[in-house]
Amino acid sequence: MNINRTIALTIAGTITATAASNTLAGSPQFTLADANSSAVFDIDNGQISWDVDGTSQLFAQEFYFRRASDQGEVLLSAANLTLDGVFASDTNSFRDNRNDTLAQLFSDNNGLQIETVFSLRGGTDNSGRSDLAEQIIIRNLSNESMSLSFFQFVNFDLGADPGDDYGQIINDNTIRQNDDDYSISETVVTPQPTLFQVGDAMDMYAMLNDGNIDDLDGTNSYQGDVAWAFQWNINLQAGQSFIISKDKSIVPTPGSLGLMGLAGLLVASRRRG
Ligand SMILES: [Ca+2]
Ligand SMILES: [Ca+2]
Ligand SMILES: [Ca+2]
Ligand SMILES: [Ca+2]
Repeated sequence: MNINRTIALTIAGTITATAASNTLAGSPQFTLADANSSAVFDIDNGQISWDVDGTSQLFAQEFYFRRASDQGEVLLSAANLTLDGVFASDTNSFRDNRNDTLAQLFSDNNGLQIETVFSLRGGTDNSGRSDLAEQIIIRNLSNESMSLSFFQFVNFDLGADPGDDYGQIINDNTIRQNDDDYSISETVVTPQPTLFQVGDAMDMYAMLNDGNIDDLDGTNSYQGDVAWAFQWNINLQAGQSFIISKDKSIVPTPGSLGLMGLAGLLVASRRRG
């Protein structure tokens, strides 16, 4: 049975991981797996991998926040906030009894609480398909109103090669990044971000880590080592919460090599001239 796969938690910031598969060298990491997919999350560095049929697709996904008192964006991590708990669980035991869902709870000393939940659903073997559903709950547990900017930064390197990717905003709540083999789209189910930006991964990472206040600039497409970010500007009354719900879906690009046999090869060679 699956009981000892469930990873247990933290008491007063002390992490006790009971699953043998966890890597405890360096900062604790948690692995989710389902069907053809796996993803690794690091409590200090966010999501650090998403593999589909053994092919790496993601370089990093990180969340940042900026409170009224902060002079720049702050990485959501156990290093910058108190990690109140981490819980990995299996939600589809009949189909695949590995852990597929990860919940993490962070807080500061002034009533800000941020909970993240990731749920991985892989596709059938060699389908090139995978889905990651994400929910972020931001709570104001203080007695005063709170203003906050919350950022999601995502750096996919589709097919493990960053240089041939193209990213664009499709509409106010959907972005797509693709290369010749894969396409990732992310839909923000609710609520629509205040601001967005698509751009060079290193430049955007630097912007979020330079210790200065930055807002996303609205650039809506980029070719190369693509990354993208969303920004939500939030005002929370005492006791209020804000829930961000979104979904990332990876599919093979139509006509991609290695996924469609001879018909795919012919289409691909025609496309490439
Ligand atoms: Ca499972
Ligand atoms: Ca690529
Ligand atoms: Ca900055
Ligand atoms: Ca990239």
